[in-house]
This record gives sequence, C-alpha cells and structure tokens, in this order.
Amino acid sequence: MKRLLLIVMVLFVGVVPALGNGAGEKVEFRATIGDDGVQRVRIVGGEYYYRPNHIIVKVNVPVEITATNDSRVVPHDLIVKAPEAGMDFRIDLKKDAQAVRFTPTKVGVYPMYCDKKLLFFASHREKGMEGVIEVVE
Ligand SMILES: [Cu+2]
Repeated sequence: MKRLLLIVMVLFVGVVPALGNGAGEKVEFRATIGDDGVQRVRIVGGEYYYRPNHIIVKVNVPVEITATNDSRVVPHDLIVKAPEAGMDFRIDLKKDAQAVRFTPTKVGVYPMYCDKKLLFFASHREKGMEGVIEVVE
C-alpha cells in the first residue's frame, strides 16, 4: 500500500508537471498605456503556468490586469503581495475574465504566483506557476 502511494506520488510530481504546456519558459509582455491612461494586461493561467509570466509596467501609472483560467477542472489564482509597492491582490481565475486595478508605486521586481495545492502534493507555485511583475521608470 505504501509502495503504491509512492508510485502515485512519483507519477503526480514527475509526470503531470511535464505535461503542462509552457511551464518554465519566459514569456514577456511590456504593457502600453491606453488612451485612458491605463496599462492593460491579459494573463492566462493553466497547468502550471501564466502566460505571459513576465509583466513589465510603468511606475505610478494605473494597471488593469484581466485574468482567465485556461483549465476546466483545476482551480488557479493569481497573487501579488507587495503592499509596499501598491500591489496587494488575489484573483481567483475563472473561465470568465476577472479584473483587478492597482497603481504600482515603486520600481522593482515582484513575484506573482498561484498558491493552490492538492492535499500533500507540491503547490502550483512549486510546479512552475509563478512569474514576476517588473515595475520600471
Ligand atoms: Cu494554480
């Protein structure tokens, strides 16, 4: 029984992440400022990636992130915890686009990640579901 559990774990931890498309490769997106002065970014999340996963935005200009879940069955979210830079939010990713607005106030590179996790398996973040928001001058 223990051995079976071990095999199942190895399969899950080893094989399933390998099936995720796009995990690990860097996909950069530099936001442009719209006519209304807002930088708009679209992010798609899935197993176990964000696309794009490297977002570049200008400091002190409002940002609107619209995110969707590419997965039918696996729950995902998108978290940024950088209150010191004006960014502190969590989006539950759904089939329908969910939006969040904020204004980054400090130049730097800030992590974004999914904290979902199934039982004792590795978290989605550990499987590669993470990226960065880079705030520039
Ligand atoms: Cu996830």
